[in-house]
Amino acid sequence: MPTGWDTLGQRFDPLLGGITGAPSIERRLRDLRGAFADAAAYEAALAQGDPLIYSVASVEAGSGPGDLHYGVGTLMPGRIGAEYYLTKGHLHAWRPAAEVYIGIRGEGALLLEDEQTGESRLVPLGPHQVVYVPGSTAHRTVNTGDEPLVYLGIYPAAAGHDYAAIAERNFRCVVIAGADGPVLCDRQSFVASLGARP
Ligand code: S6P
Ligand code: ZN
Repeated sequence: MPTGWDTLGQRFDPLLGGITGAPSIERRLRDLRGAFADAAAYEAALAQGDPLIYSVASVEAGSGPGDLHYGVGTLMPGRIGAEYYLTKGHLHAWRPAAEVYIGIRGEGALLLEDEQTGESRLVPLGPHQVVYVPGSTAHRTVNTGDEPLVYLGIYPAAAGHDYAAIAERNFRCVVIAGADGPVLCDRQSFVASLGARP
């Protein structure tokens, strides 16, 4: 009998996220130190409290070479300075592992960055949208709307998570709220513009 035979069908909540009976991790604001570009805005927000930023419920039914894992993420709406609430972001420890994201509720996007070239893309993620994350591509989810962003991610069981590279150098780009919606900006230029603010 294959592993995971008792978890072939799972029920998830399309409004609040979560998968019935599946373990879930939570990331609060304090867990995201260093992720946001505006350090002063981050410290000011943390002084006000430590809100839940996102949670991920995961099903890891099998761990053989052909197996898949999946998770339902719920990313809350909000901003730190001009930057939207975001996930830590990672590369897969096994670099060739790709992933498919399916938007379920809310309005958001995936920030993708090619590990070799640094080329970055912002790809919309919401209901009726599917995003393919190629291997060797750092990925971070952002909530650009005003309700929770709920999404499903499906990836090889062997993918693993490498957070170290992102923790060390972060993404090259930031996603900020512009007058007409989300804007992808170069991180260094954005941080420089903060230094110049009155
Ligand atoms: C796993 C997949 C997602 C993320 C989730 C949280 O490969 O990409 O389930 O784990 O979006 O993001 P992060 O960067 O904290 O793992
Ligand atoms: Zn991933």
